[in-house]
Amino acid sequence: MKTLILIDVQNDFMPGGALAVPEGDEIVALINELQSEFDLVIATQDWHPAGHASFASSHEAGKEFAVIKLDGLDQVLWPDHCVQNTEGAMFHPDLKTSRIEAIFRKGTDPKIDSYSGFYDNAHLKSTGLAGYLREKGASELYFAGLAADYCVYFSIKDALNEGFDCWLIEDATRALNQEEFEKARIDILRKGGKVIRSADLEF
Ligand code: VGL
Ligand code: ZN
Repeated sequence: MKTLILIDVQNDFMPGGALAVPEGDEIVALINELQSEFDLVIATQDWHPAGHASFASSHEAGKEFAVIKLDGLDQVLWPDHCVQNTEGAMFHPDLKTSRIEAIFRKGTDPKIDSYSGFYDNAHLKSTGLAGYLREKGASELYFAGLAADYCVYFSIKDALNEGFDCWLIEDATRALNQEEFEKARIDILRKGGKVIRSADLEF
């Protein structure tokens, strides 16, 4: 069953948002068009409590985009973003949501970041997404959304580990950092994922 997974299509990742991904808004119309091609559409939402440990503002003298060690893991210190129930955490207003059957929220634990829609960054806690997809019979996962070099990449890595067949729809994502994305792209391919363009989708 072909499943479209929409990662973090939220206001704070759009131009003008708290953690803006360049051209992030340019994927919304395409994502809307693509949805009708899939048997199942689900979405993730970055959903942090105020004062989340990934926020620079939560650390004394913490500089935005600096990398620190947090419980032994590398942690980028982000601007405050996707705080639960704020406008920045809402989906882009143009995103079609009528076909989204389930929304998996992540980053809710105040102490640990969670890029992937499947697990937190230390792989301590699952969101239940893998089990949900298995119960639904979803074996072929197509990924779109933001940001290509963080939450999309980490979600695909976990999905591949869980044994799902994965495709990244390259023109339906944008990266925070293009060089980071180039590395992520190579890693996805090396791990057996596929990278395609929406025009090459054959259903
Ligand atoms: C994301 C950084 C921090 C993402 C979320 O959605 O890619 N990136 N939180
Ligand atoms: Zn976040």
